[in-house]
Amino acid sequence: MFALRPLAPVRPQLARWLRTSAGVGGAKVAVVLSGCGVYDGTEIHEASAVLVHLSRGGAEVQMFAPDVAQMHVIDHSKGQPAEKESRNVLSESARIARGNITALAELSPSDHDAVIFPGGFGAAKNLSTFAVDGKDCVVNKEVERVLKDFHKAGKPIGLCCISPVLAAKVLPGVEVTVGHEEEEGGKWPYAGTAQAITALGAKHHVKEVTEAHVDVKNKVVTSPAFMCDTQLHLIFDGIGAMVKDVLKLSHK
Ligand SMILES: *[C@@H]1O[C@H](CO)[C@@H](O)[C@H](O)[C@H]1NC(C)=O
Ligand SMILES: CC(=O)N[C@H]1CO[C@H](CO)[C@@H](O)[C@@H]1O
Repeated sequence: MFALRPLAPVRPQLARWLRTSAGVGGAKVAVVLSGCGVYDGTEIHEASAVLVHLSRGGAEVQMFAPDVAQMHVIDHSKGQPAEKESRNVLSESARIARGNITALAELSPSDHDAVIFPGGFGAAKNLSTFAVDGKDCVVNKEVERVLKDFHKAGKPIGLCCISPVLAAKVLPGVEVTVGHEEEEGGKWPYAGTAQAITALGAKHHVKEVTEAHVDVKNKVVTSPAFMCDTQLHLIFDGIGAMVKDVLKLSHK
């Protein structure tokens, strides 16, 4: 017969590791979406890559989106606006969040250690007017507030693809990457964005698709993602580098 022995107390270090690996006690990260689908909302593969890498990094995630109408609805099978259709950014983003989404107005840096904005045209159409106005764009008021508040609180901000224009507009002098500055035969179809970044008063850094740029002073981490026309796994890896650096800067 075995006598039942009380469990030995778990050493603090091990206890911390157990909590982190279970996603409890890791960094609390807010992910801000802009709809569902590359041409009028969040780029779905980028959002998914962000979530996979956050999960692996032991983070606890909450998803947010502004409760506003989309600029328009694109029929993705035709690449054309679907006339007379209108959709709400929060409801569409809820598809990616498996239903669990919160209005962006409720996002406060006091509840989170970091914030991440995946890309997709939604960031340039619904979170800002960059797709229409370029360097003269305006940024959604809630998005502007969130970026400024996390920045002021010294909490890291991660962005990829076209989303770095949001930081470039709102945080003066910030360093970001949107990849390369020349189209290079179609490999970087949106290379002109780098010029707009500079025109917005930010500093552009050339990076490869598998890399992230870290602005240490501003705690802003960016990766090119779908700004590059390349294989999906390379985009996935670049987003992984971005997420890893965001988690590192959050010190959790
Ligand atoms: C929804 O997300 C919140 C915040 O991350 C979490 O606390 C809650 O358990 C989630 N609810 C469901 C039904 O998954
Ligand atoms: C319908 C519409 O255009 N909705 C909004 C999408 O986001 C931009 C940027 O904030 C707003 O200007 C639009 O009103």
